Amino acid sequence: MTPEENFMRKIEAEEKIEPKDWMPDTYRKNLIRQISQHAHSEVIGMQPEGNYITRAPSLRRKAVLISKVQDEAGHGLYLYSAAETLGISRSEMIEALQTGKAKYSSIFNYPVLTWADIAAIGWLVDGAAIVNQVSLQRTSYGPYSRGMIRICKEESFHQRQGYEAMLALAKGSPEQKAMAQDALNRFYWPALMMFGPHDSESAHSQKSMEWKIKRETNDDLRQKFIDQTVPQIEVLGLEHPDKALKWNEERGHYDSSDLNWDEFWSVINGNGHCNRQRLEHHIAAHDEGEWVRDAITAYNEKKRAKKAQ
Ligand code: FAQ
Repeated sequence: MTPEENFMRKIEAEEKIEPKDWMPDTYRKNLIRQISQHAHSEVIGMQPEGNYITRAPSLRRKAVLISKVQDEAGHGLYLYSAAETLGISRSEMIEALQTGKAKYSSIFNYPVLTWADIAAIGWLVDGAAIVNQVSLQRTSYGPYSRGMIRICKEESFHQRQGYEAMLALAKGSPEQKAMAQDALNRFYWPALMMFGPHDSESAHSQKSMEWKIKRETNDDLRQKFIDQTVPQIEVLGLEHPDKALKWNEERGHYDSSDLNWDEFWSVINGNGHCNRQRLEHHIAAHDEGEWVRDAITAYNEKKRAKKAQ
């Protein structure tokens, strides 16, 4: 059996591919692309929420938000480590992010205007992320799959705290309810865009599905999220932002409006409201942290020299 045949045999048998196993170069590259972009999303995703830590409306909300932001940093680190097992260094990945070669999720380029947006992010953004990540728990690459299992556990808590914060607003004063509705109206559509372009426009889907890097398509996962969000909006007592939404008995799913794909492509190509701000902030924070990295390197060198004596 050739290495290629053995690789495909494992994929078909649902065996995980591990770092030292032979894999096609294009499988490796595609995984590095997806996992590193996933890691970048987790880290850039800390910014909109991090900005609200000092503005959380109570001590309880503040404590929860601090933990959540810290969790996102942890998710970024698991994912960078998973990508490193494929033979790319952390600094190469960071450089690709900072020079705009690597993308991160479009959702984090939308401005956060009120506390209700933070609730909506927990509910809708983490909710969409989980739908995608639950599916990725079965991805064919071992380190990515194991990372997803752990991340999903934490992400479900994030989603629930967001929904609970949203519920408090939706059942609060008329002003609070209006804030909740406004946040839902603005974050609903970008949350649907997190699943990527339509399958027919998705450059990587065919190969990624064949290699079981992705287990469900962009449109199928988006549909799952659309369907599960309808009863959640009803419980909140808010209006659904999609006026064309309609249950389709035959399909067993909701039919919905198409997304604004010009907006999607524009945002992922760097022209969203916050793209520049997010990257500038990342670069500044990375530069400020240089002395910490230098100190660790110097300390490790000292330790190595001592051992060699
Ligand atoms: N934003 O051929 P496809 C989170 C790009 S986690 C930006 O369909 P693919 C947790 C795509 O990269 C959120 N770019 O690509 C959290 C490709 O560009 P490239 C992140 C997008 O990979 C919550 C091109 O378009 N989750 O948020 C987007 O097969 C709260 C063509 O697209 C993941 O990354 C987009 N929405 O499918 C953190 C999950 N959609 O690389 C903090 C893992 C597409 O050729 C606070 N990733 N593009 O330059 C995936 O499942 C997949 O990569 C997809 C895209 C589904 C995102």
